[in-house]
Amino acid sequence: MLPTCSLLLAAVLASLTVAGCSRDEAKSTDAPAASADSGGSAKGDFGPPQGTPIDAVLTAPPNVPPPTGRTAPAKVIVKLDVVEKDMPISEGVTYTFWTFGGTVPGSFIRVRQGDTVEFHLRNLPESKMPHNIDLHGVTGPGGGASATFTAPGHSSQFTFKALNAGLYVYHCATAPVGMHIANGMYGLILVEPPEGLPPVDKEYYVMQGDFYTTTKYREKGHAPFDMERAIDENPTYVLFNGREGALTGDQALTANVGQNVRLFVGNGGPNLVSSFHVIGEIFDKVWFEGGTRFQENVQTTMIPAGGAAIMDFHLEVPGSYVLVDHSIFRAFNKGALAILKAEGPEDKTIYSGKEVDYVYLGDRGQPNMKAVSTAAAAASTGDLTVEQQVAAGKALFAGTCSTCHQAEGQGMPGVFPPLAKSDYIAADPKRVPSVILHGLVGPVKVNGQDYNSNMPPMSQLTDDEVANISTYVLNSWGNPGGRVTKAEAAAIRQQKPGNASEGH
Ligand code: HEC
Ligand SMILES: [Cu+2]
Repeated sequence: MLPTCSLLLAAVLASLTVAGCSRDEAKSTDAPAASADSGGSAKGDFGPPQGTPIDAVLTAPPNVPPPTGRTAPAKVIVKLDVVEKDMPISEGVTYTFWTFGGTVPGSFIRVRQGDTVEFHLRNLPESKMPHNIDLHGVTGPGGGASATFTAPGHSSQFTFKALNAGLYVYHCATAPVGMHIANGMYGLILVEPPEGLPPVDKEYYVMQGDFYTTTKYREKGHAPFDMERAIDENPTYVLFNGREGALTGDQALTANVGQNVRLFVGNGGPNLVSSFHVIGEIFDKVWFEGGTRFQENVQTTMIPAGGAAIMDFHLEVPGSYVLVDHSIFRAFNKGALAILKAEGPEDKTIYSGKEVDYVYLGDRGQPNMKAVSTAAAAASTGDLTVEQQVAAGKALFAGTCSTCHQAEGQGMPGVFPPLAKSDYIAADPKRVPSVILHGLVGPVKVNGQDYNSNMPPMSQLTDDEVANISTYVLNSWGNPGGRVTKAEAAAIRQQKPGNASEGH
């Protein structure tokens, strides 16, 4: 709601008849004057570094180093290691990442405008590739890239003065550049303005990236890089902090009601622009594009590939706030989803309650998908037990099937038939994988109740996911027991029963 005065002001601004409004109120609706600029790089040199050189505090995501707290320029020494290593990209899926500091994104660097940064890049002897670094906060050709080209087992050094304040992406710029970035070689460097940023209670470091594999989304095992998909800009995964689930469940970001939270969010790309949004929150401030000005009261902020933004918000009510790329298939089908868990007292005057994250998140918000990878590992060694299948199937059922059939398979009268003690399942247990893979359309009778609806096929599930969910359903809620194997699921995938659903 705008105060009457502002409405009036808006209506009559052109004629400048602002009688009746106080000066202050009139002023608050003005955009910042164009002359109030910070002076940029030409005003960013505060002279030679003072005091003894400082070793930079580097942090792994989602942590952020403390404010520099300095009032004079210093010499800051940054030592960053390039590490090539296999890490999980999703539950039961590994990927060969190339990293700055052993993590994706790389270590967070924090300096102050006017600081002289002595930068050491060391490429571990175990590396297979040469690498370098281009820091967007550097003034000078290549941003440090040619100065830091470093073969495996070597180290290089260069020095720059941080002339512009802002939040900057750094990345590897060794050919093929896209491949080095796609493999996780990016991070953030914050150059604080001389007066620092306004203090907040919590600061976190989150960075989006898109990943390209020859395998399918969540296909278990090792996922090799796919250059063709990368060129086509068709990612398998879109992730926050380099791993599906890096910031969900036990690893969720945390804060308390009443606190101010700040996110430093970067986008490494290599290809996609992020429509960054937090479900259930409004950014009180966004330093858009990582620059000096902030916008207020923002729902979604655009973060270009190779760009960043800083956002602050105050937490009023507890619950799970979901960080997403609002290009929403990326969030629910490619992994671009993280959680900020806020604890504290409810305030029903602000929000009445009834948690929606269950419906919203499905299995993406589940704390633990470990059973899924345990089952995958056991399956590959050939000694998968029914118990392991049931455990894995249970984790997958939540969110995949429970959205309609409900958490305990009880269904919803007249709408979704029950899976619990279902006589339809008991009549032929192999119907379960068939219905999952091909859907079901038309009249069915379950436990004496008629249903005439449409279950869409869920053929995006892999054979072992279908096998495990089916085995879980068969061994739960008074159903007859038994087991569906991966091979059976694969065979059933090839058949198409007459009453299969077309998925609409
Ligand atoms: C979008 C909602 C929806 C989802 C998600 C869904 N189903 Fe269904 N399911 C239905 C509907 C509706 C029917 C009844 C179709 C009809 O009337 O022909 C049905 C029928 C069934 C049946 C046969 C009837 C019965 O109750 O025994 C089985 C078995 C089944 N679903 C299993 C699953 C499993 C397992 C999953 C998860 C992989 C799943 N469904 C996901 C909506 C859904
Ligand atoms: Cu590289």
